[in-house]
Amino acid sequence: MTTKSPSHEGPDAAAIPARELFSTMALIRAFETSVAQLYKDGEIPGFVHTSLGQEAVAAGVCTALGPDDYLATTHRGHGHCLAKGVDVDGMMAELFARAEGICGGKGGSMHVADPSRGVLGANAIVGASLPLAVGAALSSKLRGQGRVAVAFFGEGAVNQGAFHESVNLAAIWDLPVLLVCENNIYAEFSDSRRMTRVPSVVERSAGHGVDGRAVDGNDVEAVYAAAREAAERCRAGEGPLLIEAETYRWHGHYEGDAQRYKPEEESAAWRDQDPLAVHARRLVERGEATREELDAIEASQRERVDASIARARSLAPPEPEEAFAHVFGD
Ligand SMILES: Cc1ncc(C[n+]2csc(CCOP(=O)(O)OP(=O)(O)O)c2C)c(N)n1
Ligand SMILES: [Mg+2]
Repeated sequence: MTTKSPSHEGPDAAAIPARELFSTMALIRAFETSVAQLYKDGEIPGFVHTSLGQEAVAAGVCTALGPDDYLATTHRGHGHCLAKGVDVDGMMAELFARAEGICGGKGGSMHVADPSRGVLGANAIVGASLPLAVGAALSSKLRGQGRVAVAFFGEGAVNQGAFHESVNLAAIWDLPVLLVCENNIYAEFSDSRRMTRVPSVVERSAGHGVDGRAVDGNDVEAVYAAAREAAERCRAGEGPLLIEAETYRWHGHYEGDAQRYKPEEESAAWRDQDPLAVHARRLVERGEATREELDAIEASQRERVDASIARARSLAPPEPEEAFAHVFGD
């Protein structure tokens, strides 16, 4: 195994890549919208949790990372993986449980991983992204690689022991880990503000001596700027750092959830803060894109996703004898 890789730097620190951010959000929106429908139609097996409404967090954070930076995510991780550059065809085929899926069709929606993109994996254990990212950050530090590790997690994970153990260990070892909490108000079917006396995740990380910042999670440029600065600080040895991105999930906990626990006015108010619409308005106002150009970007991302669906439909599932391959490290 090599101990050093040539480039472990973040993106060019110059201007905000505003159009790229829009395009990445449009890809996630198209992917998740299609996945929700495909699941309803019975074409995708298992369980599916979409990140509709939360696109700005995935796009903002991952665009601020370099290709070799690590990422660990959750049951709601499609957007994070896409924004980190995981192949759209491979992801869709994985969700369809096809042999050509990015994990051989055996992982599915909640277990997408792609080490070639630094994606250590999605997983369904609430809070489990944190120790994975902390371990990756420790490896990066010991090897002097300059790679940053990002853990995405929901605010529901902040009441897990894994959160506190991970943040504490990262703090005492000064690890280059960026902790990104997507605070979408709900953990499964409960309002998470009722689960703790200290609803601010920033305050809870401060209790471990870790600097945190709350950002508008529906403002992709705000997320990008915060993540870029945090990643730079991690690379400079000032990690760990935490970002609490305040956002909202438009759909249920999983696809099919009737969402009776969510007040309608609340959902409507957050939909008014649609991260794509917010960013589109800004691009047009600043004269950086016309509405027609943005429509064309959205249409081309939809076509890309449609092509991945047509391909996935045509592919075969894994052979039964594949069931035990890759299970015990072979
Ligand atoms: C250790 C563990 N406990 C409970 C669950 C059941 N569970 C799955 S998702 C979830 C809530 C997660 O909420 P949050 O962390 O806010 O993420 P979100 O779904 O809002 O993205 C729970 C309790 C689980 N998967 N793992
Ligand atoms: Mg949540």
